[in-house]
Amino acid sequence: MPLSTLLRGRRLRALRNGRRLPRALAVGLAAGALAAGPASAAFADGPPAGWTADLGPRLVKVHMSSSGFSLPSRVHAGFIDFRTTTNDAQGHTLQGVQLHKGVSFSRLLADLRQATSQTPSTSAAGIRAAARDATVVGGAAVEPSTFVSVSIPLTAGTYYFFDFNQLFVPGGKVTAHKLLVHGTFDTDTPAFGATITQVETKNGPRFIAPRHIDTDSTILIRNRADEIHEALFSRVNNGVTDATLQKYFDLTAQGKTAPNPFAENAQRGAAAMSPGRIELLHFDPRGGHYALLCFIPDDKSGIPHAFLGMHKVIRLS
Ligand SMILES: [Cu+2]
Repeated sequence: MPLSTLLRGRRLRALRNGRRLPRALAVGLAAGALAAGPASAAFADGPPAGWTADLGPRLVKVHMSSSGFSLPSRVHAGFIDFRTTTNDAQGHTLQGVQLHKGVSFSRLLADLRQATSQTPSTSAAGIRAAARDATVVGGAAVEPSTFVSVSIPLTAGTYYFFDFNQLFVPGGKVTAHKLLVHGTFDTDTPAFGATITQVETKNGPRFIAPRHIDTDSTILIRNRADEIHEALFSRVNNGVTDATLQKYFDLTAQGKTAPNPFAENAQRGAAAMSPGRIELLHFDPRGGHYALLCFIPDDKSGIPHAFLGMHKVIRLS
């Protein structure tokens, strides 16, 4: 089935994108220095009232690799910044979930394995089961050309994070990292400069987004639709429009060959979220025209949403 070959391939193909490490590194270092947190020297007069050391940080740096990643065991409730990086060309996806009452992580994993099936009806059943068994809170899809930072609002509770891409690796082991979120949710929504909204329309799921986004600012992603969506960016060739993309997806779905509209195999951006959730994305890809894409299988047809029209060409600078 060519659909699933493409779906699978998106996670596995080698990166051809040019790198901009110096700037990305500089941005990362600057942000790291700002967010390094209160050094003990800053508390010469004792910690401020209400400061509780063991509640944990709100900035979490996650370096992802094929051998895994590490997370703190607990963080303070609020907008938690997950700043992801990787050296692996095939990319990784830090995905967060909160399991519903009585559901085990292995149960959810079985749902997700079903959702990545090559058979659309199985895939639809899998994504419906996942939506029933967990709240998908977002995360970051990252590859080597840029850091990808996501800010996720997390109230007190137990969450699990894992590398979603491991589901596409034959024999890949998915390790669940348990994250305990403690305390009162008392941070404001971070500032943002652009908004991407995931919506359901009579023609199917769509993105509402501006034609141009300046990636110096943070992007708010909100799921106002009735099923799970993601927001990934992949660079397209000059002149590619949404009509070009739709034609490509239509021909591919029919098993026909079509000129590849993509200028790279890499994808990066905001990982999957349940309806009603938000997350904030900050990253620094090279400037140019990108397709904003969602490959989550439709919960009725099992066809990845991009094929159903959930794509939007956007210029990033
Ligand atoms: Cu979607």
